[in-house]
Amino acid sequence: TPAHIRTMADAVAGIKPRALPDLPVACRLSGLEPLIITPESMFVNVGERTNVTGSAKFKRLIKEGLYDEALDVAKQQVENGAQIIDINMDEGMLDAEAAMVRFLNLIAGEPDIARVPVMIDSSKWEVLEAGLKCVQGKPVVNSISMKEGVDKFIEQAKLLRRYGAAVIVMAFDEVGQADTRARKFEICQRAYRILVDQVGFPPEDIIFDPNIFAVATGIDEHNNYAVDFIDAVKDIKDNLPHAMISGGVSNVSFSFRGNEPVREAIHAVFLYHAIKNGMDMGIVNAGQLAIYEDIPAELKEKVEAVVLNLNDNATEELLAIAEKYRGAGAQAEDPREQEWRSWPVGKRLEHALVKGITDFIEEDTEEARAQAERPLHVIEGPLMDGMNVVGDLFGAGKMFLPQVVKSARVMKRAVAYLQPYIEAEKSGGSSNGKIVLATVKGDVHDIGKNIVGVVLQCNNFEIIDLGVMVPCETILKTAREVGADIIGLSGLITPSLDEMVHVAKEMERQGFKLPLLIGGATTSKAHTAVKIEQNYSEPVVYVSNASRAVGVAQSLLSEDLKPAFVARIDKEYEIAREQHARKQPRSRPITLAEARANRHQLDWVGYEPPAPREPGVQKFENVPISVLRPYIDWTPFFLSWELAGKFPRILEDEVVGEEATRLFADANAMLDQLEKDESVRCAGIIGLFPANAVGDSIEVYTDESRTEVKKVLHHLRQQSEKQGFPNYCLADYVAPKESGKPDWIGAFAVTGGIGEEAIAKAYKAEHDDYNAILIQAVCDRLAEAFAEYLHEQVRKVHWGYAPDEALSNEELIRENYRGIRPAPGYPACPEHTEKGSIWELLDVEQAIGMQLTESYAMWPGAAVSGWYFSHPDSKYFAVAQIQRDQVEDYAVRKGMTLAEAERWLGPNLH
Ligand code: THG
Repeated sequence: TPAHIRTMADAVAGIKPRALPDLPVACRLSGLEPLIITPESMFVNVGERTNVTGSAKFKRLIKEGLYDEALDVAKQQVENGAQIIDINMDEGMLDAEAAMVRFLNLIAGEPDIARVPVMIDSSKWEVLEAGLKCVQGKPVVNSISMKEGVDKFIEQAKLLRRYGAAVIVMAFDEVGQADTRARKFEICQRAYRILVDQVGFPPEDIIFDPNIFAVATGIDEHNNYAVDFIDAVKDIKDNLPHAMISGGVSNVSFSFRGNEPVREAIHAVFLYHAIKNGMDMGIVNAGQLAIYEDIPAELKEKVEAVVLNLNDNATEELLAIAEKYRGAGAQAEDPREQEWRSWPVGKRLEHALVKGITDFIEEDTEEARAQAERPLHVIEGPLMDGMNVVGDLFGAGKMFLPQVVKSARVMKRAVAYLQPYIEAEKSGGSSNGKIVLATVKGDVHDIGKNIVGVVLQCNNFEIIDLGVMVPCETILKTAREVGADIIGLSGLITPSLDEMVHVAKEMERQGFKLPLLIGGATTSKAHTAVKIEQNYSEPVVYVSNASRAVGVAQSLLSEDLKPAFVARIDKEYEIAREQHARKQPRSRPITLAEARANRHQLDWVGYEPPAPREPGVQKFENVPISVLRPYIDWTPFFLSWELAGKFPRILEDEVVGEEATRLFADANAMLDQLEKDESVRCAGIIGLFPANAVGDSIEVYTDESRTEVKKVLHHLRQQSEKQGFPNYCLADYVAPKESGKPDWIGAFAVTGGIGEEAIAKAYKAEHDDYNAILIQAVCDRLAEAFAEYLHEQVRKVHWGYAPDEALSNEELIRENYRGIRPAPGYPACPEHTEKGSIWELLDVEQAIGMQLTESYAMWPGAAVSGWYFSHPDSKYFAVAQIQRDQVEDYAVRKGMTLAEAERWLGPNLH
């Protein structure tokens, strides 16, 4: 109420606002995320498609009130790389002001769009102002000019300062639009002086648009328009410090409307020269920008002549060749019209395989079958030829995993189509070999194994995939029954290493003669060499990633290649074993007593542990995916597809960018779908409990009386000699019992994948491994995002010790917050059975249905669980080099035998 505001104003009257940080000059815009443009920044793409005059489709959607679909247009622009989106509702039949307000408000609820700043585009001041009143962050107003005189210009500029917006100033004055280099510069200079000197407008928030007009119109006076713009860019950049330059790029090619490839070439050439002169940003069709270097030489030469106005015949010459290039672009034309559809059927099958196109696979396979003598010949002929091309490209690093998996989908659909015919003939195909794959007992995760399976299938290996949590007996029995040529084992968590050793020993005992492949996140060459290989007389080979699997399998099954390959592996592993034996601990091991004496001493006297606002257990049974999406850390998603690089930079990576962008689009489409049909549920549970540390353990109490211990949590302490650092242990971050200070600890378990398994299965049944793997990878990300989101909610609300925290997703990913959420099985508490305490404290299984396997893997596999610590000094650290005396101590504390403790701590022991 006004009274409230007045009180606030009185309270701070006369107090100086905090000094602004001393930041370098830059145009600082923001949506939900900041966009900072400096002279060093790359060219900034402003998406043009959310413009009723610039897109027939967008106009129709807005006119028909289909705002959801109109939002998709905006989203696609952002996904395609628009860093700002231009929104324009200026259409005669529309209430532009209302449409602008409605659309901007809808965008505000879509984090995928609202992430980027908005450019409010209108020729009507009322529309701009209406937009300014509802847009969040710092937008750009497009545009103002001196066309109605200086007074109005100043008045509008002042208002823009109040609204806190950057502005596009068109090179337009009382006389008209600037068309020559001289006029463009003259007007911009005049406007600059007025804005900077009279209005006090920060020059870095001024974006000049010196007018991009169409060239090659047939009117000679237009021929120099692009040159005038490009030159004016330089004049402005040289003389008007910090001012920036933008323009509507697609305008320049209006005369080639309908011929997208030529238009794209014109844009690329135009931008190439304008950016060289300092153009900072442009309104473009994001996602449809051609690369200057990629334009065919002939086209480039003719376009260059037009853009740079190199000769009087330039337009005619471009027109003469333009038709030839029409349709060369990847336009959304009718797929049946595409050139490759006219190729011979074998070539078409190959093309479909290489490009991963399933649209025509059944009809093409049928055509090939009709021509072939036997249905099997289709597989052995054109389909295998196509897969060989895929294999070669993949091997040469010219194709990436997601694409290979899509190719496999095409292959599988074709084979499925042929299957009934082949069976009718009762003829079987020949494969390169049979491989039994399994994720070992106790372990649930299998993205990596699924990918390996698909890649091997692509290379004509027959895969018998036994899935997850497969007991040794089942693996060996199946291998015998099907006459396997190779067995492959996968595992994600450390206890699986032991299980693999067990399988190897059993294979030896039962006299198996097959090679054994070892893979998965927890495995390594060293472990395979040191722990597994000597237990089995046949080759045991560690496969580091899917790309290596084919080479290894082929070598092992080829009479010619095998001896040399096995000799090489033997030698490699011998060296790995020697290295392992010689490996010195990086620092001197110390005794547990020494380590404990060097604990992290915190000042508990001067510190008040925050009491949770909402103690006890709380369930979150159906958190909408739309809430979790903004919290997704995408970098590991790409890694699971063997595409390395940090998101979002990976989307622009020279080598994998294109593939990453496609994969990202597919993942987002899947998330859209999951959001709509709610087929996957995200459920979680948290609990905040009274707790105090006792030595290296933490006692969790039943209630605030702290008399009854509900559960003891066991932690390990770093046990190597430190220089100037403590020997860390998580228990140090909870107030020790003897301090007399009440403290608390939290526990959580979340899953992003109730229902995921069924969907993956359904995809597999349709021979669609690509989507089967994609949904797993997506749900994994959802689980991690859920953990991040819930931790934030705990800090801000449930525990509530950081109510005012406001961090971006990037800051969350960098863990720039107070408190940590270490998870059992990871370095800070490396021992998996501690998950059992979380399950008991929260009654996880009963409450939300998540389970633990005998190896303490979580089910569903897309899951995260762990502890919450609130102390500001708690950090994420690694427990390393645990010495024997600690294992003994730990075993006693946990009530395990020494052998059990050794087994669970296995990989952490030195
Ligand atoms: N300067 C400033 N703002 C601007 C422009 C400018 N805003 C609008 C415009 N010019 C920039 N935006 C577009 C958007 C689309 C097109 C051109 C410029 C375009 N559209 C296709 C066409 O007309 O052929 C439509 C295709 C379809 O119908 O889908 O070319 O210069 N400050």
